[in-house]
Amino acid sequence: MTTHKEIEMLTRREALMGTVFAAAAVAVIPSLPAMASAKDVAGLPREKITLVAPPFVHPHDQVAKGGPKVVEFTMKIEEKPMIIDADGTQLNAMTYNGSIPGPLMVVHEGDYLELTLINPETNTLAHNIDFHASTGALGGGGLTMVNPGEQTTLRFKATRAGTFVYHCAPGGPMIPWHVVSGMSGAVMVLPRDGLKNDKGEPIHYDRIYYVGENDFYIPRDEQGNFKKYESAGDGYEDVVKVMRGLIPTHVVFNGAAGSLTGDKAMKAKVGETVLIVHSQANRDTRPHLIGGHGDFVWEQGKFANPPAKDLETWFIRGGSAGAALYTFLQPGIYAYVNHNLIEAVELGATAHFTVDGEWDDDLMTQVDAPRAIVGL
Ligand SMILES: [Cu+2]
Repeated sequence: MTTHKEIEMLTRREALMGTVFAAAAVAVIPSLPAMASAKDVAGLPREKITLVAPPFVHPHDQVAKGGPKVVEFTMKIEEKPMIIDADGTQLNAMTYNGSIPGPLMVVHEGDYLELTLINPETNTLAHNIDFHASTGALGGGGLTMVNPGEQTTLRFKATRAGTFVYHCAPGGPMIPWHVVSGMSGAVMVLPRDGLKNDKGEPIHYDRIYYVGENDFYIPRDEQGNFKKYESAGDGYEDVVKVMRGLIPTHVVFNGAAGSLTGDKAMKAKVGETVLIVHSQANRDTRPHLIGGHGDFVWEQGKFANPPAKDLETWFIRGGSAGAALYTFLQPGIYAYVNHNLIEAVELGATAHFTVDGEWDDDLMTQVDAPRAIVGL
């Protein structure tokens, strides 16, 4: 049996005494060759970005202006209760920057992404960040472990273009627990000359949305009602039991069922091209835009590969982020779902796009409205 206090002590001890992860980091970086390249980086221009909460994305150029630069981001880790459905079910969330998912960070291939990660004293656990976009030291996880009251800065070179997950990975059983408590997000590394279609021709987007999908495992009491805990640590043992069953109680977009529907629907206009970045740090999913398509889809999210065309549903494997580009052709409310429809409708994985514009009768028309059967 592990109590909250023991978990806290365990994670603090792991971080302070440098067990698994510090050892791994040392193994990964036997010397400090990075010091040589740090000199080159010192001469590069710097840009400071203020991150915004998903589904929105900070302003960025689609085609890079000038040469490589150092792009600076700051994220504060927040442990806090969050409501994840209309019934008021509480998740003892762990978040990057207060949102689930954490914000999307956009840079260009060849840029350096420099993140300052802050773990305020008000938190109880040690956290770090593993960037799938980076190379070495457990994706930076081995160099970024911060206890409450600490901060750290990591810089990595974005050498591969694409959409990539980042997530907390503080070692052992802490890893899946932190991830299913909300600690994931995504990075988009754009090619310097922007996105290209299957023929290698440049394409651009008018709007971008970032949809992070999460699976949550909320314990139930004897009556079958979702339980509430004072803190993440208090719920730890019960949550792990549910996690081990591999059946989520919630599968949601943007941290809660209904967080991107109705008034909070994502918006677009007929004729606009929208890029949808979709991540899932822990579990497979299959986005589908009901009534629309993926004109160009990077299922695996890596822009060096030509996009697939005209997809109806695309597959995002757990631990990755993909990107889909679509030009809306009809107005209306579109549901954007995980096309496991049980997960979409019963567990929460549904978002909406509200699209304004003129209806195209050529693409679709109601020839005869539903009425009583005529004749036989
Ligand atoms: Cu964490």
